[in-house]
Amino acid sequence: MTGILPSYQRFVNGVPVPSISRRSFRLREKYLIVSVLLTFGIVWLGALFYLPEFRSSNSVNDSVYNVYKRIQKAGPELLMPPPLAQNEVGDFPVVGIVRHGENGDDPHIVQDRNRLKAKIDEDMGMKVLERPQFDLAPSVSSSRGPSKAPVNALEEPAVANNAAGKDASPSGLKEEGSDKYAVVVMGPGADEDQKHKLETVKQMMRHAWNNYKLYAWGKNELKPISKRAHLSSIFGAGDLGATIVDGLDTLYLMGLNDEFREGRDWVAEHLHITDVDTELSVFETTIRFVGGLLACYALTGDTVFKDKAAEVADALLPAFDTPTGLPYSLINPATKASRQYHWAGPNSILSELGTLHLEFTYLSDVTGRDVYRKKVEKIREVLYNIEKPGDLYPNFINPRTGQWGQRHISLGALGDSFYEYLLKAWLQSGRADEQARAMFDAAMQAALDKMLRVSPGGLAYLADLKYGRVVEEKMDHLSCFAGGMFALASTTLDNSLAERYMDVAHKLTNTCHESYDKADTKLGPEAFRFSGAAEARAQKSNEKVHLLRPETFESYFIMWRLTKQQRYRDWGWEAVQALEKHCRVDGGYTGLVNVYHKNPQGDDVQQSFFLAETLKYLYLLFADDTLLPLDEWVFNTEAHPLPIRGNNPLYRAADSAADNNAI
Ligand code: DMJ
Repeated sequence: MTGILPSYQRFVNGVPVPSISRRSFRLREKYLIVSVLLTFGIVWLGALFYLPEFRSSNSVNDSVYNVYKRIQKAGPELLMPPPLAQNEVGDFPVVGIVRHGENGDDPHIVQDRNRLKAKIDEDMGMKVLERPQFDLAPSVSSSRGPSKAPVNALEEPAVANNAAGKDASPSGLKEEGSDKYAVVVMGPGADEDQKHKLETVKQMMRHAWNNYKLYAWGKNELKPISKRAHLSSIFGAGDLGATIVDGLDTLYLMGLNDEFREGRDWVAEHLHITDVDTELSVFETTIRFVGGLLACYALTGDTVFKDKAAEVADALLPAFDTPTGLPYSLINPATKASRQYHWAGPNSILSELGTLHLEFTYLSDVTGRDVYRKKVEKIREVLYNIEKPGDLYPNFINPRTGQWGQRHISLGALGDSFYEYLLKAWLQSGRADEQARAMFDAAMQAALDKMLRVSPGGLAYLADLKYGRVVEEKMDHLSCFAGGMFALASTTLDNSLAERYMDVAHKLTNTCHESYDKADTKLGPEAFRFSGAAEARAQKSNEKVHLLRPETFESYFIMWRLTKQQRYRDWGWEAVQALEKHCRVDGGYTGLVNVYHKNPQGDDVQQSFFLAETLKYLYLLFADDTLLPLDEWVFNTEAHPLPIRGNNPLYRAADSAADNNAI
């Protein structure tokens, strides 16, 4: 029989190796052995589920997580390297570490632990995402109770800041003893085409919100392709609900009342910033959270928003404890430790520390607490008194010494909204803050002289300066807000500079539209260049992405309001169609990896600013001028509308003197 079944002789270097058994098994014997092994395996696996570790958890991943937690409890040093001494930190900016956590933990350990935890949470998050439970019944959590809200803004008369519409506030919450209410509805002047466009943008907002609600509720952002939370957003993996807070006022303005109410209730019950044990950007937290909450407070009078705005701002205050009063970039609300970004060395960023003024000033006015105003007045004082190279402001400044870092100047990334806030601080103050306006005009004249370029094809753009020279013929998408900014500066100025500002506003907005028009998707790239034949086109792959950014649409909106040129509305509608075609997916809206592909791949991130800004500006572009008139409201850099002092009955100042200033 031995010769009938195949034998498997092994060879090493051509030499036969003796088998453990010289005899092969028969087929029946093989089946028997396999069956015995299988039975043993099944019994062994079954027994595992009776172990306590498995009984107490729902999944293998939970078990791994539990084991991790036990190891972590056993001592952080098991998982983390020991903290570096302060003189060993390499490129970690020593000057940025101002304080250890209250519990005495070294911030390095806290940060590393958080990062590791975030990574584990992220891995876990990939698997477990449960559909949240909602009670869509009207909120009863407020002591003042809900009131009737407009069901469909399209069926209602124009926005009115008057007592007649007081019961129509979506939150249903009135400021006690006040007759100041917002009614958010669309203008009666809208024609069918306008209504269709408004309704389209409103549906986009609903799609973005509903999917966030379904897949990432309470987390910061949504990954619309993977249909799960985006745990590595700028606010991290925690439960800060950035999309909720950022999107709330847009919901309100669109009359999406049920959605607004559920977001408002989440804020009231779940937004607890002091629990957040991760590093937050002082700037991003201010413009998205403090700004978003204050806009909701102004619009509704619901004191939950004011109180939460103050709670968030209070958590940021320790970052301002520096020799100059210029804040550090990052703060951990739980440990109160502040530091700088690794890539910025010891420096803070101009656009970040210069973009707190509107929110902090208004917060002081509505709370009656001067502490916030004092922080931004100190920043202003430093920047007013400092020597400025050519009347412009470099992007990096050291908060310990008050000295500039690299002499890199930009109206795009790292510089942009500092300039925007000089103009807007003046507007918001009812034009009382003349220092801000003077600083703005001086800087803009220098920028127009040194940074404004015209391409061979006649396109105007704003290039960055390095040590006084333009080194790259390139403009960031981020700079595309400048069209709107110059237009706003023009119509609020009564001298010859006004004409120049408006001319530049038209030209810059046109260039930004060109960058959209030249892309196959009709959506603009992150940065575009003007060298060679291809003008207003990205060249490097990291410039070809589209991140759902708002700046170009912000300029379309402001230009439309101030000039009434139809092309701005037309360009906005082109953008709506392009977003619907390329960015809309089942699970929300995604950014794009390459705008020059006909069928581009998504980046799988629905940015919170898409709800806060992009959709809001597109909606306002088609709405009547009576919805947030520009002489009553000023938009913070995240598109959250804040009332203008002395011109807006919704200013809601705490002290009676300031209140009396409001008409
Ligand atoms: C937003 O957070 C703000 O507009 C900020 O000023 C710049 N970046 C994003 C949007 O692009």
